[in-house]
Amino acid sequence: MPEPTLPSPAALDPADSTPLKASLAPERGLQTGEYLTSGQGVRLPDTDHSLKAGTRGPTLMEDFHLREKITHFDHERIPERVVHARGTGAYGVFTAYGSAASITRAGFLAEKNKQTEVFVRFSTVLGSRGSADTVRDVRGFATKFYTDEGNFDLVGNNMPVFFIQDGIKFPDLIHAAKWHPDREIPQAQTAHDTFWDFVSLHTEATHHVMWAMSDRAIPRSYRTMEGFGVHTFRLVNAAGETALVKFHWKPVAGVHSLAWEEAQIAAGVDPDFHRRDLTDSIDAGLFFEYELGVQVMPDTPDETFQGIDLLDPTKIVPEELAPVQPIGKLVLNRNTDNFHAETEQIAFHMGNLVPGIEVTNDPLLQARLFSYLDTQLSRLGGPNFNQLPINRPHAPVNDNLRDGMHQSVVHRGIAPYLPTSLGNGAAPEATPPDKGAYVHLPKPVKGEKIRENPTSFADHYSQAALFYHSLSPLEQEHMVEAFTFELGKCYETPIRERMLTVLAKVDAGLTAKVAAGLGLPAPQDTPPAEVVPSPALAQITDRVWPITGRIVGVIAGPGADLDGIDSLRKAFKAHGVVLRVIAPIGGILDGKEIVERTFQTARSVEFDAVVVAGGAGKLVDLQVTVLLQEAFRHAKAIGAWGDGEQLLLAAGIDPAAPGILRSADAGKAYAEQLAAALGKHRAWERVPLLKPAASSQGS
Ligand code: HDE
Repeated sequence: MPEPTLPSPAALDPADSTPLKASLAPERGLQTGEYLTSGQGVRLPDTDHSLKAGTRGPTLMEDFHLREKITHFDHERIPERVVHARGTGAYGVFTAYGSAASITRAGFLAEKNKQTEVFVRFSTVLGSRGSADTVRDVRGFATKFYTDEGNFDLVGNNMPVFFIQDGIKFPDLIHAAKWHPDREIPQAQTAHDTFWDFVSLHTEATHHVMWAMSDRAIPRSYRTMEGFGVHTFRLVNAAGETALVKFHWKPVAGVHSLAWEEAQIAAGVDPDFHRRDLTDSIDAGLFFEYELGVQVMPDTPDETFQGIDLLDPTKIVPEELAPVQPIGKLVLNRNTDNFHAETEQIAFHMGNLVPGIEVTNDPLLQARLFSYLDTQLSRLGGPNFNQLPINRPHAPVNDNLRDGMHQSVVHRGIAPYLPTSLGNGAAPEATPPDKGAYVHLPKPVKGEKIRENPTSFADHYSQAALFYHSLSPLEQEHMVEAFTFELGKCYETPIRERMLTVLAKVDAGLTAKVAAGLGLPAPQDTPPAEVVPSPALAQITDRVWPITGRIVGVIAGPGADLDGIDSLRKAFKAHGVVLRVIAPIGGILDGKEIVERTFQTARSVEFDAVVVAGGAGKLVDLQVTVLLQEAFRHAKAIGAWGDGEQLLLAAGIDPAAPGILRSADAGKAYAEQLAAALGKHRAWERVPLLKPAASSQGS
């Protein structure tokens, strides 16, 4: 008889530093065997009929296959995240520029050209797992760096400040912002009474509320969104010198948003708008790119910079005062194989730090150090979630942590404790500092036990005003509309009135416009007297951005200029732009299989520009008219070549209006004109023409 063999513990050992790709290798999960089996490996003859006493008889308890199949199914879901439940993720590579060596000894940041695998999970905060992507909300931007020195998690948002200054308020904030508990409505939005009740009473939220009502809350894509570490961190270099820093992710594609109306349409026609954009783009090789940057402030005893308390997470440091210095680049380039195993089971934690990166005493950050480990116990069912492939460090693990639910490692030996004399020389020892141990900076700690904020946290309005005054006039208009929409959805007039009294402390003009929209009197107060704007905060500027991943819809039909479409497609490909043909019916057009959207399935929000092909001028259709009118109203580039212009006229669009690009043919020069228009994101110069609906433009 052959010797029985045990499965190799190394294959499941968290100490195994095999890269994730390998740990999730096909042979692990593909199940390519010839025969269907039970979970115990027993071959099954039939999985379509339960075992019954006769064809019409009762089902038998004895049917172990039925019971196993249904029991497993009953437990397929795990609890969704209590916040940030809706998300999507991808793998990528982070390459350090080496420029951070002077401020941190963390190898993955300090070593020039050092490459580190990462996983990023983007999310909304308020909605349930199945909610729509494009709702008005903060976006999570959480990054796990699988560094050689252990995992480092940068768990940030796409807005640089937060609603609260102390973590103890987080349950209050979330209870107010999520649905009303009696009816569980509304889903995934802040346009309801309890949210505005809370933030109008808890005025430290004011600055963040301004961000949430800005275009930042409806990004065009995760590709066009900034990320912020929010809190101030302390970096330590090889000489033990320290600096206080704020982390920033700067998208290579620039910051761009949806129009509010687009966001609302997308929530219905494509609730997976951002998720699809991320995964389709990666499949097409059109990767998402960001630079990691740091604002570096001296580590002074008062931990303030130019009068700004760096421990207050409701404050930014304007980039004009401390420039964001690039220290590395992130490219998201690989999709997941299994959403549950990877995106759903990833567990971030603010305490996942590596030598050279330390936390500060920001009271919001301090509370997070507790929460992220704790939440996984109920979400992932016990303390061994770090053994899940997505959470395993790439650095070797020798942790002496043992047993617990879902333990998947067959640990060996008898001495998982220190000190020991029974480890046979193989027991891990405490690491000396010069061998890469994480030694906390010996910062003195003193103070009386007290439940109070420092007085430097007391100003709730000056940076809210700074943000408002830094926006372009169009962005300010959008904010007025957002406040008017959201407060208009509240049932309780006293809440609206109270929120207006808060806005009156920020800006009189903003208050007057929102009050007018709500049909309420505008209260008077004293907004901050002198506000120095930070131009870096505006997103509608004259800059032209890369257009990788942008989508152009081309309306065509029988007899359309297919050669022209082909030449446009080739020219766009060089820019990383995707062309999609929209035709009356799907599939084949004049012998070519090029149709990807029909008049029935296409909606304007899917396209960054819409072009009518030559030869399609007679395809007048109500759905095409709606599509073109929406594109016009959302200030998108619109084009037509040859007789395509007829369709614009039929839709009531003036072909001479700004941002309408006409041409005799679809040659290279025309393609470049369209590409240049896409680089501006929208035809902003058209907005003044758009009468009442002008207000719903995005940025
Ligand atoms: Fe979170 N947060 N948070 N948070 N947070 C979670 O952790 C929490 C805060 C952020 O894609 C939870 O694993 C507390 C600020 C992101 O998996 C939970 C406080 C910022 C994600 C939790 C904060 C964030 C989370 C839910 C106040 C921006 C998604 C599931 C002290 C800097 C991570 C989980 C992912 C997730 C608690 C405040 C960002 C419950 C108690 C500030 C991006 O632990």
